[in-house]
Amino acid sequence: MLERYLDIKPDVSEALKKGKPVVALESTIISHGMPYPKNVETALNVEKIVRENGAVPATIAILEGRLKVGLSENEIEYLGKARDVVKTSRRDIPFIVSKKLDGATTVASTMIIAALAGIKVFATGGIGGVHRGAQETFDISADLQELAQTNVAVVCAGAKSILDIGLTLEYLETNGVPVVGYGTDEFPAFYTRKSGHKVDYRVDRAEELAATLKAKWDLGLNGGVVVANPIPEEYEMNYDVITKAINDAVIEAEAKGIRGKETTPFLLARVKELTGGDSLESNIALVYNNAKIAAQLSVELVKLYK
Ligand code: PSU
Ligand code: MN
Repeated sequence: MLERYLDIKPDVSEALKKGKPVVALESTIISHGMPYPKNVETALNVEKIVRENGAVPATIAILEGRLKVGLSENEIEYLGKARDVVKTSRRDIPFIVSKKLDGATTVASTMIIAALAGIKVFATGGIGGVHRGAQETFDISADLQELAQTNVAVVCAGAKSILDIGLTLEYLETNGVPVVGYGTDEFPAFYTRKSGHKVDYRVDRAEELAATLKAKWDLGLNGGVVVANPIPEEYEMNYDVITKAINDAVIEAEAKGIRGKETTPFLLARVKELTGGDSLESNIALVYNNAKIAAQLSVELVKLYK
């Protein structure tokens, strides 16, 4: 049945069959999160880093309605350039598939497709969350609801302060999603290592984290885990600079009446412009760091499933 919809790249499929480590990667970050050609260059480097750390990368997207688990270089290049790729979250999948369109997958939809293929570890930049002002707008990313139900660990650099980080953590707690700090007691805020919010648990080694995931899923506690891996110090941004850029972008989005699925891409693009490109360099560095930890985690995890 799944073959009707799913194409798994041969190297990914072979790794999965043999119980070798695989790391899922998302594609909204390519098509809506970074400008061309940096997006393509970053996506290809991320795959390389995953390989160097002992796992097989599987970048996920929807192409002509097919759920793709693992993309070729040409397909990554295409996603990075094409203008009519639809940002695809859970609710969009059936339409993109049945109309045979191209879709870039968010954290939520990448988790769904990874789980269909049997992949348990996923690396990205930052997760979506509860937006500032959500008390009025109800703007809460579908990523959080996905984390509540789909068994995939998401390695990220925390959440951007375009979101209300405190409310995002409350929402995750309500939904039983563990938030784990990788080598940190504090939840990182994407561009900065600190957010003023604590994590629930801290782990310092991939092995420890793998054991936690195994225990969670063995016990039937469905859902994901947020692995919050802070940006390396040397790439961290100045707190005041990034805070001002984000605050200005949020005010502008409100004034322009930006809503729904456009909000996150608008804010990401504005923050990048307002920081003169510095935020893009930080963004790339933290994604690389997440790819490395995700690969190490997947290496440890497959040992427990032998
Ligand atoms: N946050 C980032 N970079 C991103 C995204 C979020 O720092 O590229 C993307 C991810 O794909 C995430 C999506 O899943 O935005 C969330 O969008 P929304 O808020 O519309 O659910
Ligand atoms: Mn939203």
